[in-house]
Amino acid sequence: MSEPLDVPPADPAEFLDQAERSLLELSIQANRADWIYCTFITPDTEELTSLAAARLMTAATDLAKRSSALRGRTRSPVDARKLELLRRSFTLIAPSGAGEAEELSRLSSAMQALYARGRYQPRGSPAPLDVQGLSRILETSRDPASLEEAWSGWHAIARPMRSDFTRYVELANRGARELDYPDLGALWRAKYDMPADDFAREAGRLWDQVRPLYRSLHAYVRRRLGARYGPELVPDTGPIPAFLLGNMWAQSWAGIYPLLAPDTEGPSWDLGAVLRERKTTPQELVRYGERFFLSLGFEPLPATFWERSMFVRPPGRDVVCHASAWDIDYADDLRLKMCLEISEEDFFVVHHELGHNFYQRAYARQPFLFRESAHDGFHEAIGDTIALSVTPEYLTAIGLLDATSGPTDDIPYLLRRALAKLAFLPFGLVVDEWRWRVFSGDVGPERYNRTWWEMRTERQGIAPPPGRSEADFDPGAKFHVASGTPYMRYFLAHILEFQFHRALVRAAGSSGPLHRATIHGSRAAGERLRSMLELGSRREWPDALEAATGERRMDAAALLEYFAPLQRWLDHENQGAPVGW
Ligand code: X8Z
Ligand code: ZN
Repeated sequence: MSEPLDVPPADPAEFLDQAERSLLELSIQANRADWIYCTFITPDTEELTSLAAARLMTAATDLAKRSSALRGRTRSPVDARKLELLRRSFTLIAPSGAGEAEELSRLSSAMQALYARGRYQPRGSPAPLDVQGLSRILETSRDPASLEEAWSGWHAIARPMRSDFTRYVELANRGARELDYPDLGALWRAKYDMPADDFAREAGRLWDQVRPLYRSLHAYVRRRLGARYGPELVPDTGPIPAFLLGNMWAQSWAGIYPLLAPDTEGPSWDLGAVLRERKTTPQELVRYGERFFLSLGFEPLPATFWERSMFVRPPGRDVVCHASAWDIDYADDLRLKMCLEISEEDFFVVHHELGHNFYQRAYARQPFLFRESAHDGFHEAIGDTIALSVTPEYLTAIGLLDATSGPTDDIPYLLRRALAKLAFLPFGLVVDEWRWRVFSGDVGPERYNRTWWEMRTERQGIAPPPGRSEADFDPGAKFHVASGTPYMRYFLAHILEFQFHRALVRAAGSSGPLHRATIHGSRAAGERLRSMLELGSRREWPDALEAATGERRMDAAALLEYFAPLQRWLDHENQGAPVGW
């Protein structure tokens, strides 16, 4: 291991050189411990990963504190950027009190373990179900009582997380303040190459762009669900019960597409059914994703990716099933971890995750501190950008659909997309809007759950089942709250991916409507994409955005253009009906 910097070098370049070497080494150790923990949760692996994470966090915090003093002392723009990143790129800052960093780290692992081990046995079910099993009920059942039971059963797993979370907020804020941030939320908002307050406004601006379209979709869905479940359960003008939307967090409504399909729908397609019929294996599903990237001129994934990844839930042990893409050694040891099922949803999740892996690979030649995305929304947007190119025409071209079974009409296709992408936006926004208020002290533990639902009702137009109270801790039933992962990145990604898609399909020479265009097989689009990915976080994100799109601002105009035919259709469908809640 490299020596800790007892006497910090006064020369910024030398300091950074040592810092990068030490962070690389500690990060690799932390990644390896965390990989073993996430694929085999036991008290031992939990202890080992939290120790490794605490060591990394403590070293990173120490370097961040020292970097502040050196910021005025370099004339190199590259080193100035590194010093800046060193101060803001970590998600947690170690508080300096005795044992506090270790305690914070243990709380994080413990909350994650509570989530991963969470089970509920619905009445009539032969065995307890995890979040995937309960989610399947939410997607497929049409019985309100079973839906509510699956929803409440899962949310109950987060109750014991409340006290850990409260202490985590306290310690995390203590760390952030030692680095002169007002609280942890301010650090999270400081990662976007602009003042933290400006960033909060920027997110609000993007939401304002898409809000009218979201409200149109909401009104349409509410009316269809009202017709199905009756006005008692789904009021004409109020919020929609959260457990009726086909997803545990009502973050994607694609699961209940069959309830919402336009009456005029022609032949429908079910990619999941096709894949299952063909007995597609998990490996083969991942290969579909890889081949898309290869068609853009990317190099194949290394052999170790196929040997070391975890594609399916292993029998007989607890694992963290939530999908993630890993960059173990910041060189070529890339891995995917998921509990994949052969379904359309997971077909898209695979593309999402591979987007991370190809990004990691593309910036691997940068110095360590630049081996990151331009901002975290970029990382989340790449795979989803590719997935927007998974059009019926593309699926037909690779032989997964035949020309006669694909959707011929735009509206059913766009509606499906909207139920996944548009429905997500207010959820993507509200998770961290809530955490920002928690970290700032504006929302204390005595109001955690109530405020969570007030904010979700306002943003998403959804309501919890009756009877929630402060004995519940519903935010903890979402993976990213339990695991301490910032969430605003997904909101940004859901805007950016359309911006990227538009630029790349134009680079590919396509001039047709955005929702029909695919970049599959386009070297020109691949070049354009790589020019952005290879930068890592070396430049401020507007430079990276410009490399791919020629634009320097995040903008929802491409999303609105993509959904324009749907917007017209929804306006027509909603004529005379109430919109809003
Ligand atoms: O967590 C994820 C990915 C891993 S980075 C599967 N996503 C968010 C979620 O599941 O809540 C992708 C979309 C939003
Ligand atoms: Zn992701």
